Formats: sequence, structure tokens, C-alpha cells
Amino acid sequence: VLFIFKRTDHSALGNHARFPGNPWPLGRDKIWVLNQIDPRVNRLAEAGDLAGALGLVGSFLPRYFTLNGLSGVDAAHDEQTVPRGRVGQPLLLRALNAGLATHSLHIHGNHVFTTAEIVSANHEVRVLNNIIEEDTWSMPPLMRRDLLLPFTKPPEIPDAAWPPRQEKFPLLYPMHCHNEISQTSAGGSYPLGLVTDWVIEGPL
Ligand SMILES: [Cu+2]
Repeated sequence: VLFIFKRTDHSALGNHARFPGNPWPLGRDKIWVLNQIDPRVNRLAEAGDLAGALGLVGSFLPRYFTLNGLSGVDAAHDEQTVPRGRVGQPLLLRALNAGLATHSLHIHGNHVFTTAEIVSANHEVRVLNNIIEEDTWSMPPLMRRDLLLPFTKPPEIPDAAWPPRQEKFPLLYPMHCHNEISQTSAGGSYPLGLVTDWVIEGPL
């Protein structure tokens, strides 16, 4: 798995009016592996019947949805998964969909920017030059994306209400998938499935 975040891509971070905090440091990232579980496939795979498991790809019907192998109620408490930082400390999300279902990730509090993506067909890395602000981003099977989570003041909070006084730091926001089937766990409902939190701990 190859991800590219070019040196020049983050040169604006830390000295731009839009991103006035710290520059992005190498290693400030989180890996988010999306997966789904159809127990019929797992039963066959565990019994060593890989041909039988592959035969179910066309009728794949997941019952469980995980982020880094965890259902949301656990993912939201997993420090390997939860992005955490202060205002002005950008973080890179490295998301990949290891499963067969299409996801549509959505984050509260900040918008994100896809900087690079890898499409499954030819494993070609596309480092994007025209970077747009995204509220929700699709993750089809085997899709990989690098996304900048800027850790800015949430845009819907008025300047006069910032820094927050009523709801104080740390601010906790959810990330959840907008493909609503994934907000379940074999009949259990939200916040199970493909959900986690991210945390703005305080001012820089
Ligand atoms: Cu939401």
C-alpha cells in the first residue's frame, strides 16, 4: 500500500490565513481500515473452503461493519483510531476500504480535503492538484484516500462564540458512514458499525 503526501502539499499549512497553526509533521496521521463481515463468508473461510467463500461474493450481504476491526462504540474509544489534537494541528487520514461494500464517510465539525487517492483498478496513485473541501467522501471497495483533517475552528461556529464557553473543550465530534446500513451491527443500531469520534482538545 503506497500513499503519497508530497512535501509541497502541506507547505501552505502553518503560514496561511486559512491554516494558521502548525505545519503538518510527518507521522501525524491515522490509518482507517474499513471492512464488512458477512458471517456466511467467514464460516466458509474458517473451514478452509475458500472457493465456497469466493462463490458468495456476488451475494455478499454484510451484517457487521468495522473501522480498524472495531465496531463504533469501541472505535470511539480506541486511541489508534480517534484523531486528536488542538486547533491548528492538521492531521492526515489514510483511509482504505478492504471490503466489498461501498462506504460514504462523513465527518462532523470540520470538512476534509482529499490530497491523494488510489483507485483499485490499476493501483495508480493520483496526487490531486485541485483540492476541494469535502463534507462526505465515497469509499468504494479497495479505494484508498489520503485526506487532510485541518483541525480548524468548526465553520458553523460564529467567531463571537469562539473559543467555546458553554460547551467547553475538549470538543468531541462523530465521524460516521452515510451508507446507513453500516450504522448497524446485526440488528443493533447506531452508534454501532462504522462510527468513531474525533477530538479537538483545545486552542493551540
Ligand atoms: Cu452526521
